[in-house]
Amino acid sequence: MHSLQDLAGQISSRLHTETFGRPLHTYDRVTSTNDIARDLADQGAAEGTAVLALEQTAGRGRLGRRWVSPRGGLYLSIVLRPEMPVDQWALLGIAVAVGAAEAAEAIAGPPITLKWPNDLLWENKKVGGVLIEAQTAFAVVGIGINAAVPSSLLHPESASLGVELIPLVCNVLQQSEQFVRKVQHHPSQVLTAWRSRSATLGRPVRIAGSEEMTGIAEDIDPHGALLLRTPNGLRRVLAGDVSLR
Ligand code: BT5
Repeated sequence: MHSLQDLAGQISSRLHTETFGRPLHTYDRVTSTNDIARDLADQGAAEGTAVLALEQTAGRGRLGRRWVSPRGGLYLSIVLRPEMPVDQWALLGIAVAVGAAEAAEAIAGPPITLKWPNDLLWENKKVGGVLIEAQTAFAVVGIGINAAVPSSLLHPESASLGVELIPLVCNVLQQSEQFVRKVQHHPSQVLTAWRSRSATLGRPVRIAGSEEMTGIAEDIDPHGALLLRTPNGLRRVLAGDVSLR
């Protein structure tokens, strides 16, 4: 178990990023690291400011869902101040998911795949997720990864990687920074990296959302939307939940 000071010191000494994790605010227990990062951003925190907690009491996923956040998991949020139109911000979530997957795979070993939009899967079980929450002037991207969470605390369809927190945090910050940088000038590289890890593309899927749809997941578009081949033609899905069939 790390003391917080020790944790922050060890991460800072190993970090090779330009802005991500600089500064890094560490906490023992918070409601949600996204809440703390949003408050910091409201007070003017710069791009890359990050918040890490050992535990969350009200960790959240998309659409008001809960993110199970006991000790042993990675709970990290980063302030982004994107210089591009807001309709392109969803691609930032995709970029961070790709970065998190690269980072987790480099440390854990086994292949990590991605389920649209932002789920990290290991052997078809969910090991992590990314939540992007946009405000007018900034966005907060939250990353949750089951680094070393006892399986008894997780849903049966979730898994934990069994890896150490500090190298994972450093790698996630580094890889996320790399992919977020590409969003503005080389978005096709982000899409290519996402496609090559995709557990969704080419498969029959069902989308649950405001309208339920089934079809073949054909591609993602430059804004991060899923393109679904349905009996009625190609549909563009901006939000929703994908079940692989
Ligand atoms: C996500 O939402 O996958 C995004 C999760 C983002 C969590 C991070 S932690 C740091 C930051 N602070 C926060 O408060 N949030 C972010 P979604 O696609 O809606 O998935 C939520 C669903 O995943 C739940 O309904 C459960 O089925 C499942 N789930 C919940 N906790 C899990 C866990 N620890 N591991 C794997 N699956 C989980």
